[in-house]
Amino acid sequence: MASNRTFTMIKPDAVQNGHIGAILDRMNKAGFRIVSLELTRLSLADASEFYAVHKERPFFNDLVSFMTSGPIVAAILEKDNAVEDFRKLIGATDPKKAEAGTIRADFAESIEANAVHGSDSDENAMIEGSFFFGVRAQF
Ligand code: 3AN
Repeated sequence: MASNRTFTMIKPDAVQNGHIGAILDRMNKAGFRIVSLELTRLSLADASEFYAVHKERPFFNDLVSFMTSGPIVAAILEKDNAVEDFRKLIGATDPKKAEAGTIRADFAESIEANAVHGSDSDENAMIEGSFFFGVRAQF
């Protein structure tokens, strides 16, 4: 996957609250092209592997349990400067600190149930996109 791509998930809170369409629309209107898209559900093993970097953090078990609590939407998005621009579009991890007009400011419930994930580097975008889509990430 080239560095003009990022990986996102619409998390269980936003799916449950009926925000899939509105959130994908925000992404499109901000200039991101959807390259791969899937409505799916994470197993405990999937979520533990995806968030392995956080396994020593006090919130790890709650995070895994939240991320497996319902369906999610996984997507690979394409745009120039995708990783950085997408982090700006979603806003801070804690929605109380997220700038007005960002996806998390408008759709997130809490620091844990924060509506969307966005990769934090080109390297992680590639790892995370491949984790979900494998060779299907390559078109
Ligand atoms: P981001 O998703 O903004 O990159 P990370 O990678 O630091 O944030 O955290 C991954 C996920 O872990 C967050 N999206 C959030 O759901 C959860 N998380 C992060 N910090 C906390 C916290 N202090 N308490 C509860 N959950 C947290």
